[in-house]
Amino acid sequence: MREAHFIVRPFLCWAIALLCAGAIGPVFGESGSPVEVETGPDGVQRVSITMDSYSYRPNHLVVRAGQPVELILTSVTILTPHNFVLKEPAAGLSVEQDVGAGKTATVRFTPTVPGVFTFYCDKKLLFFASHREKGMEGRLEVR
Ligand SMILES: [Cu+2]
Repeated sequence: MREAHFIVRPFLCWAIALLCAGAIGPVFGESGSPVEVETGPDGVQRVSITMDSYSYRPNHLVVRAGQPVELILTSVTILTPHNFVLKEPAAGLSVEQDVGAGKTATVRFTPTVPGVFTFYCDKKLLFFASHREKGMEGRLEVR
């Protein structure tokens, strides 16, 4: 019976570790599948993004250069404020938008330079790690 224990226990540990990794992964901003943002009848590439602690969903957007992009940022947190920072001066991008807990904010910009740019949340509480360091970032892919 003792031997069976040695076989079952490591297996259980792995099973639990895998389950935890699956549950924690998205929270830490693991890159999701690229989402090709659709262009509305008004010519605006519009997409809704859910902000949580500490993630953006979706967190990989694909847009076209030269067409306006509108991001509808909705925070689903109860207390924690978040923001959306996309600063790429070389590509002419400078977006910074605070989104209070449970609030929605909209930003609009027109990317002109193709490339893959990183957006993130730079909020942080006191001496704790910033939200970005906790995985709250994503990619804007301009084609
Ligand atoms: Cu944040």
